Amino acid sequence: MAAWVRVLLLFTCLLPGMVESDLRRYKFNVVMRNKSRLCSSKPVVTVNGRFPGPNIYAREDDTLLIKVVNHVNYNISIHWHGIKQLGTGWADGPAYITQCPIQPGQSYVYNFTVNGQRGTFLWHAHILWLRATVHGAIVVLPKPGVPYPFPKPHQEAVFILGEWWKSDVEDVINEAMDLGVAPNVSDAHTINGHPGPISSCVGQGGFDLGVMPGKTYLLRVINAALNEELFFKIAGHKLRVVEIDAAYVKPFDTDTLLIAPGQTTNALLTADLPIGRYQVVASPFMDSPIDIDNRTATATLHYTGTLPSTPAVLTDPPSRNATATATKFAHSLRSLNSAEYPCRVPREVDHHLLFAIGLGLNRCSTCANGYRVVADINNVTFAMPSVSLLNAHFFNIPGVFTDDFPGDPPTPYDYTARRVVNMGTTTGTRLYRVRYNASVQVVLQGTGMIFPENHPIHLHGFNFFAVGKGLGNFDSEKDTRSFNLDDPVERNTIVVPSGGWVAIRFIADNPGVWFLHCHLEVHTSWGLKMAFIVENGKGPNQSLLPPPNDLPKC
Ligand SMILES: *[C@@H]1O[C@H](CO)[C@@H](O)[C@H](O)[C@H]1NC(C)=O
Ligand SMILES: *[C@@H]1O[C@H](CO)[C@@H](O)[C@H](O)[C@H]1NC(C)=O
Ligand SMILES: *[C@@H]1O[C@H](CO)[C@@H](O)[C@H](O)[C@H]1NC(C)=O
Ligand SMILES: *[C@@H]1O[C@H](CO)[C@@H](O)[C@H](O)[C@H]1NC(C)=O
Ligand SMILES: *[C@@H]1O[C@H](CO)[C@@H](O)[C@H](O)[C@H]1NC(C)=O
Ligand SMILES: *[C@@H]1O[C@H](CO)[C@@H](O)[C@H](O)[C@H]1NC(C)=O
Ligand SMILES: *[C@@H]1O[C@H](CO)[C@@H](O)[C@H](O)[C@H]1NC(C)=O
Ligand SMILES: *[C@@H]1O[C@H](CO)[C@@H](O)[C@H](O)[C@H]1NC(C)=O
Ligand SMILES: *[C@@H]1O[C@H](CO)[C@@H](O)[C@H](O)[C@H]1NC(C)=O
Ligand SMILES: [Cu+2]
Repeated sequence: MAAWVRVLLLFTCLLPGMVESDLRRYKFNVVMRNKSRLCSSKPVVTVNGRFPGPNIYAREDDTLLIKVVNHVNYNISIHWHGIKQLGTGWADGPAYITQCPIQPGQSYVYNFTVNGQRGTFLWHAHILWLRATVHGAIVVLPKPGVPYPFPKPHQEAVFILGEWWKSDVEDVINEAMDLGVAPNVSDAHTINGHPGPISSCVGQGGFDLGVMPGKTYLLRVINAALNEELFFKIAGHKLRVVEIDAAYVKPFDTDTLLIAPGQTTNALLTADLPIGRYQVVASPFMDSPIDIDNRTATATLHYTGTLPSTPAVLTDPPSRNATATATKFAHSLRSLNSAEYPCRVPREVDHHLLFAIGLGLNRCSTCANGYRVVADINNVTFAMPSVSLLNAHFFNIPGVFTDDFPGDPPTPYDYTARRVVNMGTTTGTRLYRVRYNASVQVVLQGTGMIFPENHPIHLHGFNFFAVGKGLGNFDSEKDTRSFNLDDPVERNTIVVPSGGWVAIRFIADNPGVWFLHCHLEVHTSWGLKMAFIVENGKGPNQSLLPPPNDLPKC
């Protein structure tokens, strides 16, 4: 019998180590650890020796001081995904965008305040492919005395979904980049670090959550996988979605969640079925003809009073190409838009941008096929600089970037038609500049280069409203008329559907340099990324603060 992993439940009123203070300190020691998950014990990079890493707990408006000490032979940087970092761009984390990496033997204190945000976030490494094992949850509770806008759950639990490679992930991506081809897919998916019992690895347990009959639990589900959108299901149970990406939504019931890498989903689960054991599954969604890791990770939910010998009630995960299930979930999301949590969608737009996002192929004599697979936005494959863009912006260092990122594709074409000729791209470190408080609309238009594919696009520094989406090519006349400006979902990572588009709007009220990129790590490696420069405003608190003294140097 598998060695079931016991779990600590969180009590909303009494979080472990959580005292009522508005300053919270954490120490992250980045260390190598042998973590056998599939009966192969390659050392992996971890925080504090744990996989997933430690969870961070805070309350809205708290200040966090997280000291990261690098004890490994890789450069490291950590991103606090979804935290806006108002005025503190130096603490955002993406390497060579807002900071130089923390080099071996060095440390850096991330110092930021969670202004006006509460909900489930994640932290993860933002350099190389290290986020495969360097990630964890950030749980930000409402301010003391402020209730959730839904019935108070009995307890809360974090579910972190991930991917596991038997090989060293850096070997996997380096090999792919050398050959110019797609990297090897993972060998398993994981739920809180465990794939569940697998036949090839005796003694491998799975994550198990105990619940009390009749009680309601708040599940904070995070997709920390590198490259795969994941369905999440619990046998027989309905999940009531109440929040995504740390923004409250109009509650709705579903039996399946769909979460892209970088996204979080909070759902209420009521233990209202007969006492027993129920299977929990996480399985990939991919509706393009692409090689993926199609293995299902499993965990269990057991009701108090279940006999040890009781077999789990099983459930079938959706098929990898269950587009209808995925679309239904995306269509169900609406901002809560209540008096306490109003939805303030920008009505006017200063910058109308159309970003064609997808893959490309560039000639490469040393590559396996004579071509290198790349990715681009508006035909720009982003070249990472060797010093941080925020530094270059703040100190006016010339020659690091240009601010001429194209606001439209250089030559319009039938974006979503499958395109198999003339797929070359240009390369550059080009940024798009906006003034403080500008209203920006970006239509993210998927392309059919090679073939259409989903892209979960993440914007740093802001939440945005997803005011419209559709299949095919965006039609500015017709599609703008059907935008939802009343209660569109607010989030920080949005999936552009395969062969379609999504329109997002945000107010550029956070000065700094803010990364926008695909959260499929393979696409980011290939260049599907760019950054916005947001200039300082004239008023108080409308300027980027100077860098902290311990900011790493390149
Ligand atoms: C991991 O395990 C291998 C073999 O068991 C051992 O040689 C190595 O020192 C271990 N590494 C770490 C970081 O614990
Ligand atoms: C954190 O940043 C604030 C300014 O935003 C500063 O006053 C404070 O001293 C910093 N704390 C540490 C430990 O660096
Ligand atoms: C990738 O997969 C191929 C084929 O299975 C294998 O030969 C190669 O060693 C793998 N690469 C890494 C880095 O694991
Ligand atoms: C999963 O992928 C493997 C390898 O590509 C394939 O052989 C297998 O049939 C797939 N399984 C399912 C259920 O799609
Ligand atoms: C999904 O894939 C299966 C084969 O794995 C195929 O039989 C089925 O038609 C596909 N469904 C859709 C909607 O494409
Ligand atoms: C992208 O740029 C390359 C190189 O200049 C060019 O060959 C290609 O036609 C461009 N593609 C598109 C879609 O604009
Ligand atoms: C931002 O712009 C809006 C709309 O133009 C304006 O109402 C608001 O006062 C501006 N805010 C700041 C801080 O400049
Ligand atoms: C500026 O920020 C400080 C500290 O965060 C705050 O106390 C002050 O009220 C802010 N001022 C304005 C005008 O928002
Ligand atoms: C770590 O980062 C520094 C600064 O960018 C760079 O010079 C160095 O080559 C990097 N080290 C590794 C091992 O990548
Ligand atoms: Cu992508």
